[in-house]
Amino acid sequence: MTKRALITGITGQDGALLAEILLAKGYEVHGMRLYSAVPDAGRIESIDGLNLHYGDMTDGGNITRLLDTIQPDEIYNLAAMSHVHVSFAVPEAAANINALGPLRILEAMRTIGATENQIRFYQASSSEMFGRSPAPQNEMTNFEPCSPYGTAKLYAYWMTRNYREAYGLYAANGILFNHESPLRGEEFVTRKITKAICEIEAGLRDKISLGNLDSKRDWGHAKDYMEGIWQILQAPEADDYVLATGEAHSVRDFVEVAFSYIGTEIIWEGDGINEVGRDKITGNILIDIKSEFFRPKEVNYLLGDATKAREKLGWSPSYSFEGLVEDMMRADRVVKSRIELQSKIRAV
Ligand code: F7E
Repeated sequence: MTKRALITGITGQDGALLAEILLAKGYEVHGMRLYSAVPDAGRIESIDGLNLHYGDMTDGGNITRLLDTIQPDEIYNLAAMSHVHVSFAVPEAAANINALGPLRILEAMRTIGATENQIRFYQASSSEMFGRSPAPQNEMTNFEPCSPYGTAKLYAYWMTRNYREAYGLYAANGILFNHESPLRGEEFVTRKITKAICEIEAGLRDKISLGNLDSKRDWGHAKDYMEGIWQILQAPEADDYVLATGEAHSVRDFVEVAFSYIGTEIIWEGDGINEVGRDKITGNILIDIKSEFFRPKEVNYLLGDATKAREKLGWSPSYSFEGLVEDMMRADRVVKSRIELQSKIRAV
């Protein structure tokens, strides 16, 4: 029988990639999208066969009606206020969407009478919940979130466990470390860097302004992680899993590897806010530091240990760090070539 999945946050990087994976597996895919007066990032427009519904994580009645109408076998809750830095500016909204939003889905599952295993619920938990807990972090590590985003996600993590234990619902957490792709939003550091480098190469800008260069993240490819979250919901028993590569790199490393893709070597000079990154050959400043990109409180070092997912689900990532950077650079260079072509056509 055809399985039916509901993806909240379908217009985001993860939603779009998961939708493609599930369609390829033969699922009937439903997506919940937020109404917006401005066009979204256009990630799902080219995907055929999606069933789209307007919905809002802050509207419990809407969520209950959607579940009742769609009657999904699997729910992937990927909708979130996902920017850690911005969550300091809108902490209440972050809590409403990221903490109470998943609770509204869990309550809707109870309201429509979902019994054990009838609907499988996946909650997108985050490595940001570990905050300042020492690396490497796994399912046994203490949570010490350092942001409104991480704190709200932690509430949802515990409610997912609580509904599993209290009501026997199939409710699982994936604690995902940073996962990127060419579809990543341009306000996250990896995509900000790859897009800006391609614009520098095309002569459209001179430099990139960044914040903390020394913060370390365990960056994987979102395609690997979306396959992993599907595997999490196929396990006979609902459980919680870390998905990570087990390798951490600094923002500085990411900059260097991404620039090396266009044959540019970076030389660093100065300290703190006065540090700059120069092109080794031309001496031009390609990176500078701006205080506005520092957070009120930073998570310095996230490095995941995905042993449990490997042993119990057979999951492991296929992309290396270099492979991820290459995939993102290649995609942004194609976009850059398109921009160049368009400006040539305009000039004729
Ligand atoms: O920052 C540093 C910044 O915004 C990564 C989300 O998907 O992963 C993501 O959260 C690091 C931080 O991602 C800039 O301070 C330096 O240390 O790309 P990011 P994030 O905050 O780690 C987790 C797992 C999630 O769950 C989140 O939803 O890079 N950094 N300079 C910068 N970051 C940004 N955005 N911009 C800069 O200019």
